[in-house]
Amino acid sequence: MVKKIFSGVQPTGNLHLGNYLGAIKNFVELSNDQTSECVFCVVDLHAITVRQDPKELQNNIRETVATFVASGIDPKKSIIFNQSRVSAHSEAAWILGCSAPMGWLNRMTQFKEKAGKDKEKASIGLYSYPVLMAADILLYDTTHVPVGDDQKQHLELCRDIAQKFNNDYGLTDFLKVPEPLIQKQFSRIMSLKDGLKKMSKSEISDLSRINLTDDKSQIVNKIKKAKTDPLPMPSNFGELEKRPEARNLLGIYASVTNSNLEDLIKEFSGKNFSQFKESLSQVLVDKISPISLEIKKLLNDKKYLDEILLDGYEKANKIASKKIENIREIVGF
Ligand code: AQP
Repeated sequence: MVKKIFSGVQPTGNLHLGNYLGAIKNFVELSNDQTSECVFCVVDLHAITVRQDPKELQNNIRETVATFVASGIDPKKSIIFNQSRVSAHSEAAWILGCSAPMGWLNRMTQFKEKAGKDKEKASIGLYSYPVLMAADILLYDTTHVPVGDDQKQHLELCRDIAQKFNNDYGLTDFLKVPEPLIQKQFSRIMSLKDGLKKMSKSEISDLSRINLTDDKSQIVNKIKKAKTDPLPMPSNFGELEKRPEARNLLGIYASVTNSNLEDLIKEFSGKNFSQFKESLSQVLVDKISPISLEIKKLLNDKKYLDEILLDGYEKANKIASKKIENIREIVGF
């Protein structure tokens, strides 16, 4: 069976190691799998749920495309496009929003985290963000969605919305219920400054994350300054539970090198963090520097990036237009 893959990344700048290990690395593997058809979306409609500078947004859209390509996604094999160009996304979001109960949305933890204490001032877009995400996925009859662990709840909601719409209109399998593809280990990369907080683009301190555009000296410096605890490196798996920073750094190492965590613990057991950090910096530089250099190169060729987006738009629009036409008929328009 052909797997239909859909996933999105917000063009909100500072794409980081968490985005790479939690999502993009998986995109690349799937895009090279002959049995998968992949659609990767730069979700600019999602980005404006919090205020964006219009000029910066344009640059960030291109930078996200450059990051996909630099990481190894071939735009000839996968569809890469930006969401706002395909109007079916907004239309489907509205229609699905008329099926989705508010009670379901009220449970979304990302809204609670992002809206903070002053929920009254958060935009309606931020609140209904997961409905738009459901529309994105369901328009393409997606079977699998590769995402980081932080998006798990939104994906469960997407599945519920698909079933609710099918039930509301007496359909059995019109909207396909997708499966999440979340890495079993290290699906949530944490901040370098706090092992209990997710590594994130919007965190003010740049030292909290490794950006995919960081150069060698920035990577080495950030790992040197990464928070640790005063003990030597852990000697067994059980210790990690109470040592979130050690767990995160070891997890990053294991994920970047595709190695086994138990073996890594054995290798570094009892050593100083400084020794481990030296090795970690090296594996990160080896992995991230070529991507960073390629992103910078691609950003000098805006024409090429715009061509990718135009070609992706044409292909995506063809698929999404057909589905939204069916949806329009079903609801009686
Ligand atoms: N820390 C993370 N660990 C693992 N996966 C992560 N992802 C994001 N952060 C981590 C995954 O990256 C994909 C794209 O994310 P996004 O750009 O759509 O937005 P996000 O999840 O809101 O990312 P950020 O960095 O946390 O942005 P802000 O600061 O704006 O909230 C998704 O698959 C996500 O799971």
